Amino acid sequence: MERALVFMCFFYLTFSNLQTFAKAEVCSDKTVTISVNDKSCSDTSEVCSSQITPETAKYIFYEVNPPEGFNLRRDVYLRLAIMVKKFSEKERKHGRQWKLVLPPWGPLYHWRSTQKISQRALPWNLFFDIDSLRSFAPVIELHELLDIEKNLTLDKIYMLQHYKDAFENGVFVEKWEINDSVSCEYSGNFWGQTNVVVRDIQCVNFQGVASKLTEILSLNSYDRMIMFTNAETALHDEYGTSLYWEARKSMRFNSDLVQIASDFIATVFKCGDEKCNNYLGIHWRRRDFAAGRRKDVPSIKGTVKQISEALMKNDLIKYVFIATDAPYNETKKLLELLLSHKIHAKLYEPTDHVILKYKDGGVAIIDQIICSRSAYFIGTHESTFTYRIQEEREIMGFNSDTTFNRFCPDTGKCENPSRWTIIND
Ligand SMILES: Nc1nc2c(ncn2[C@@H]2O[C@H](COP(=O)(O)OP(=O)(O)O)[C@@H](O)[C@H]2O)c(=O)[nH]1
Ligand SMILES: *[C@@H]1O[C@H](CO)[C@@H](O)[C@H](O)[C@H]1NC(C)=O
Ligand SMILES: *[C@@H]1O[C@H](CO)[C@@H](O)[C@H](O)[C@H]1NC(C)=O
Ligand SMILES: *[C@@H]1O[C@H](CO)[C@@H](O)[C@H](O)[C@H]1NC(C)=O
Ligand SMILES: [Mg+2]
Repeated sequence: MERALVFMCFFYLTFSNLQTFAKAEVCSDKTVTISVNDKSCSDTSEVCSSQITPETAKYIFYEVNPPEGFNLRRDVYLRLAIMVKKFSEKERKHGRQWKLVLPPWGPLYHWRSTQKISQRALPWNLFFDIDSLRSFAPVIELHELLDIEKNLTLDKIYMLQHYKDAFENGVFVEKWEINDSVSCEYSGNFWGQTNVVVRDIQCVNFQGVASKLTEILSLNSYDRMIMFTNAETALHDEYGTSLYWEARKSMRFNSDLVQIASDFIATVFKCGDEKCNNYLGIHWRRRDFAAGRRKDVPSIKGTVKQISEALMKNDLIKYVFIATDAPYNETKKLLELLLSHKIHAKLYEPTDHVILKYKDGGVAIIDQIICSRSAYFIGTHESTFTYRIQEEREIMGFNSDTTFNRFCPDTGKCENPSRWTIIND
């Protein structure tokens, strides 16, 4: 899906004939003017702010296409957080306060321990540092909102859907329209909450960046609670800009998960620094990637070859860490083959306590943190799990040469990964 998104940006830039094509990931920084209905508040924000009470705050809910994984969802969050930050700053001057409601996590398709443990409607604070998120944009967890509101009445659900043809007459233009031609049926379950009612549901054909959603938010000034489904339809306003990186930096992990990863790194790799210089970090994405992307990922043997080549090039590196979603028999085979080359690779294996408390999502984050601190990282082509590790390393200040590396297929083309390098202000 993120692949589709990058394509969209690509074509958008191509067709709109922008000069600066070097950064294909910068989609658009088109600003959107919001029509403000009531001018009861002047621009002196003090006066206006004092009119804001919990009862007048407005809330934006969102959902993502159900099969999407954790790491694309993190990206969708950033698109919306940036939109809400900018929108709420403008709206505050008119006495209106907007907050983004963080949709609880799970169950997710990739969370395979679901037979053993419940992974439904998990709060964001299990995985992330909420104060840090709030330092960037006004967000609230659903459970926090339910403590204030008890029952929720959503004024609107806007179900976003793509236009049939994104490139009408060969041009990608940002646009949206309410689509009344079909009766819209919401098929979700509000994260298992039973105390939610909805006044109205509408389908919206949408293409454009997330800030274009503010036009929809402004349709009816009395609406207090508005939800978007398929929020991944909205693209980045700010991909790769300093505001993007500011948002990305605020997406810190829960400090318990960071501590567990640090303890592992200290014990197993004898490294007490934030940036380690003695182990190779591997993200070996398998399952659907191994099955469906033969042209992009290596065989097990090919993986071993590439790991030993990387070790030969870096003589400071003594250890290998492997993060993977592979089934047990594949991991076992990989470790055996590595051993036959005298390479002792390590995996992070959670204790029962960790898996019960932090679940599959927490374990995946611990894997990501360990990879993000490695001396040299090799990831999987077009995996958003890999992308998030690369961003983390950019934030930590690793040399980009140690970060943007990928496994190549056994044969055939192997393009270098795009370098989405950090921009600080
Ligand atoms: N623990 C762990 N889980 C992984 C790893 N790679 C993939 N997964 C799981 O599989 C999911 C992959 O989905 P997603 O986050 O969308 O990343 P993508 O599909 O690789 O772009 C992750 O969210 C994890 O749940 C890994 O190296 N370690
Ligand atoms: C919430 O909704 C339930 C069921 O509709 C109702 O019984 C209850 O009184 C409501 N509570 C509040 C605080 O409005
Ligand atoms: C409205 O939505 C339906 C169903 O999603 C779609 O088939 C139809 O093409 C849409 N109408 C327009 C004008 O795009
Ligand atoms: C692992 O097990 C699956 C299913 O039993 C099988 O299809 C696959 O070939 C096995 N892979 C290896 C490397 O043994
Ligand atoms: Mg995915």
